[in-house]
Amino acid sequence: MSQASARAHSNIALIKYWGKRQTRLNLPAVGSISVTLDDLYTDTTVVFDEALPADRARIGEAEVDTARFSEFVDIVREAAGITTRVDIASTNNFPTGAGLASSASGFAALALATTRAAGLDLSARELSILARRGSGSAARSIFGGLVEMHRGERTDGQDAFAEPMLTADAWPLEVVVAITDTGTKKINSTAGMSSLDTRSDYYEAWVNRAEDDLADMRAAIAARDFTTVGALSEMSCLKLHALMLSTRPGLIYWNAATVSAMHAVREMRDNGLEAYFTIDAGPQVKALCAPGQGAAVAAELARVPGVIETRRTGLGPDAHSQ
Ligand code: 2P0
Repeated sequence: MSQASARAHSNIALIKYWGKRQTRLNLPAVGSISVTLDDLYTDTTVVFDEALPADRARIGEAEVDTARFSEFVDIVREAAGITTRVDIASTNNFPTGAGLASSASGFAALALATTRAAGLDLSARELSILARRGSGSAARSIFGGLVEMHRGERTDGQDAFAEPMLTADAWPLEVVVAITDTGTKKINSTAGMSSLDTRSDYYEAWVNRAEDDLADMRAAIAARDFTTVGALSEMSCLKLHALMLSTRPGLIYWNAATVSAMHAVREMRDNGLEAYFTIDAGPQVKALCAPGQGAAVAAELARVPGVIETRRTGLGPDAHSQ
């Protein structure tokens, strides 16, 4: 029997990932840039146990279907030359599957815990490549601070990994998460972005423009230009949702409170409190705030009708074993 535990933090993309260039190895069509969140994380313990007849997985108290996890652990088993079944116990300290990137922190923690338990010692880059197989955004959650995910060009996926851009200490931005619904989303991201048949007419434009958006964001981050980072983040978020809305059938991830919170963030800016919204494949609104501004932004967002809860966080560390 061998066991290991790991913690990985959730992340949100400022320049968004949507679309795959290859599904077998889960290769993204575009690169992305994200911030890792200190206060939202997954803790995962895995035990390879010869006595187990089949893989088992729990998220919190609930037994979950092992298919997606077994397929992922098979990659690790093959690399380690073992066939032992695994028991996976995972907890998120935030709602699962609701657009708070639980698959990002979940597969990053699973990549680290399973490789350690299987006796493999992977570099951070190798872990990022492995985590990507579980979920594209998970490749980013291997690293803390500000992170860039490379689309890569190769067909074997060895150049599709994330890399750290700045540590959390180097630019201590804050994020306020406004939770508007704690239910599980109806269409997960993989399904939403995978089908070629249902793709948006705007998809080609999205892919063609991605490198320019990434270059603009890199420059803004290098200059610590918060206003430009924020403006680019809102732009990428709205472009992503335009793409989702124009998929057939259209994916509407927002609820009324989502839209109210977006307007509230823009009103804050009009009133001198500089924050910018971003939203993933779910109804929660995340506000990117300059260092020291999180408390004031959280107080404003808590007043928005339909906002159930706000969570304030700084940028988090690398995924780590425990
Ligand atoms: C992102 N999202 O960049 C984008 C923005 C959601 C909206 O990456 O199919 O669960 O597992 O690679 O990582 C969510 O997609 O997708 C995501 P898969 P994933 O954060």
